[in-house]
Amino acid sequence: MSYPYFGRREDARLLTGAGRYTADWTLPGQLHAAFLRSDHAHARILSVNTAAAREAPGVVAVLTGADAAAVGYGRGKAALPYKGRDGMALLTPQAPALAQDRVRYVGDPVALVVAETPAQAQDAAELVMVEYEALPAVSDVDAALADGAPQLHPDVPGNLCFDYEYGDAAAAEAAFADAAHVVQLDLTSDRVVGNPMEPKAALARWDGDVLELWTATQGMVALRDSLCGLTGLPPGQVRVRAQDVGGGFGIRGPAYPEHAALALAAKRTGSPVKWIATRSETFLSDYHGRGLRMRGELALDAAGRFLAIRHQWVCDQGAYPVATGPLISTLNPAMMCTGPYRIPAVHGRHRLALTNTVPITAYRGAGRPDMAYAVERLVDEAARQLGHDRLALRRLNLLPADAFPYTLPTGGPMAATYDSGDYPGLLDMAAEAADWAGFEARRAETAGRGKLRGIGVGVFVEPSGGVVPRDEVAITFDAEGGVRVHNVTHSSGQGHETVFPEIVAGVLGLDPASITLHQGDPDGLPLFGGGAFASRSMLSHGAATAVAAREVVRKGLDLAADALEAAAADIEYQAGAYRIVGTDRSVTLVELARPAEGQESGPLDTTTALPAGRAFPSGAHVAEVEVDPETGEVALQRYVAVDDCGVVLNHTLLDGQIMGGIAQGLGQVFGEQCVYDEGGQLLSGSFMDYAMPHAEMLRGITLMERPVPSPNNPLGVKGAGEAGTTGSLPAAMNAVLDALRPAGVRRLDMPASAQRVWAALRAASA
Ligand code: SMO
Repeated sequence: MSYPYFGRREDARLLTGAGRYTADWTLPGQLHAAFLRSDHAHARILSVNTAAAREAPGVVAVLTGADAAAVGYGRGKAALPYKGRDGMALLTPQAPALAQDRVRYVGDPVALVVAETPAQAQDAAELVMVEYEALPAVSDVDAALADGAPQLHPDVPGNLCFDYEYGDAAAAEAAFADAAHVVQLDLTSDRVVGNPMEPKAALARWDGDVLELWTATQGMVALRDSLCGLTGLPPGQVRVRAQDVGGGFGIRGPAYPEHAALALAAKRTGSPVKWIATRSETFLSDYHGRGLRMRGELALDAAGRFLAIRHQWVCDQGAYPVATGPLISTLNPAMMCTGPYRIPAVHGRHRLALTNTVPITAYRGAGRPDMAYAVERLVDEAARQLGHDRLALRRLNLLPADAFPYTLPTGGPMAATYDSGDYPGLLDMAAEAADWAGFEARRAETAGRGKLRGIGVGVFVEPSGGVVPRDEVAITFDAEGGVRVHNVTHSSGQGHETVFPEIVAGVLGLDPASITLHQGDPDGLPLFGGGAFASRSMLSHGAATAVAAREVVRKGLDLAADALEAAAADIEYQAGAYRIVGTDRSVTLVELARPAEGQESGPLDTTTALPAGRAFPSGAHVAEVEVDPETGEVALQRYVAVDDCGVVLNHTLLDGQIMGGIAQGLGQVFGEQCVYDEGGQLLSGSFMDYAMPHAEMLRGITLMERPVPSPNNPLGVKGAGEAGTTGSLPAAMNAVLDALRPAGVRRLDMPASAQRVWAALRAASA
């Protein structure tokens, strides 16, 4: 049996409409839910009158904050395994899963209506009468931290929920004092909406005292444990079910208050309850990403060597610190705070502020694109101010290929150690492939047409992996000769069905077609592990899978020796069979592994756990853009991404990951921006006001690999899920600024939309 196509194994199913997403699950007797959401950014709830809604046609139940509070279903607690400045612990204010006394952002769920049809639930939700007393709201992070700002939570003084510090302030100060040159930049990485194709959706039912939840997930154990945090249920009483997931990007990792409310509704009604968010609800209730104000400073000596770097960030957390929001605002960027450079001194301080907006969590890159952006904008700015060639300044400061393992000067037990890489090699390859040397000629040609042209580079290294202590996988054999690989990381489009069987096939010497992936099966083996985030599936679950497969071969040798009546030392394993060396006497693995008649499991079934891996993917991305000064429109002309994601398991899947990451990065660079007005109303609440990247934006992209294996895991992989996003923010914005600088533009924040670029050009020429 072999594949009739060269793409991904899941594509035939997904492209012919045979995928099964949350909305596709239907249970007998299921009811439908609709949420009433706050239209105030900040208000006291004086009363909630559900009488009219309860009388509406088809309505079965109406739940409010009082119901959620009565059973203790809440928002869940974000947690951090470390303290902040002066020993500060993360402050995690709590509230019921449905708002009770106060609403704190537009979109905050206030009531849940359950009815026989979705339309009836929606109609009745509009009959729930909420009396609000509006409170002053704050939607801007700097305003939230200012004296006299409206206070969101009584137990979070000054709206500062965490104050994080890393590095050595005194050492950095001394280096800055001695420096020949200092550059400083104030930058933003504005709030964006994850917008997976599949909106948030769930179907909840109770099987006795066990909650079953069908929903989009990046890993069922991760989501289950998160939901336990919201509901207080023990893990044994929650089963998360999913097959296909239409995009994750970080925001499908955690459980949401809606999940808890639906669980309560299913309990109250005794029926399965289903809910599918509208796209508007995606904007108003999926946790958002980014939301950063960043001040960066770089100190250089007279020759251009980097002496020290400082970062001061203010990180918006929205109305509640949730899920991995606090982690990705602190440790993730700190683990790459010197970029790919040798910088002896570093100091950073990140203040996490609460605002009357949707909470923030991990979104593709999760703090990494922002730090790469901060470092690489600083390096370009230094080159411009000091008159250095941008590539030469980088080559002078990049860590050399023999620098590894390299521990960052951040100090403490959390200091990152870069595993391996060749950053100068990445830069050289990208510059060559992008014909950096020929750029000035292209710029001149463009100028002849009245346009502006710019080229930019982003060299980056980022942390991947980690998150949970260990990841467990299993390989089992069925009576028909099929091989199954089991794990709890969940594909949201990455191609796990293709690559996990390939890993097993590679070790066992079998046709991948005989191997199938069973991901996140709550009825199957009780496996532990993290999900598909932090670019971690291959370096954690993938590596564990390879180890498990090797273990299968090793265990099979004893069975083969018995079956062949030979010494194990005389037997070799090749292409799925054990053979006595030099003879034609052999037995296949599948024969040995088959469960005996009447047995559930086979003698070679194997479960293996590995400590969660950590690695440091790196890359050099070059972007070239053309700007029309008449309209401000920016068009990507070429884009070269050279990536070191470690050993490449499947080139098609790697390309898909990098390309998708670049698309999301360029989306933020050129258009995506989540805008709140001062009072906390979301102005960009639909695709009419929120510019998603489109195919036209992605022309001329070249993807190249330059792998250096990671010594940190048995496969040598580093992770690829976020590299495209991390590289594209600095590369593309440096290109835009390179195009605009000759016209006098010094400062420009993402998104480099036509309107902003046009305004910046106007302001510069005024
Ligand atoms: S943004 Mo990711 O799922 O670490």
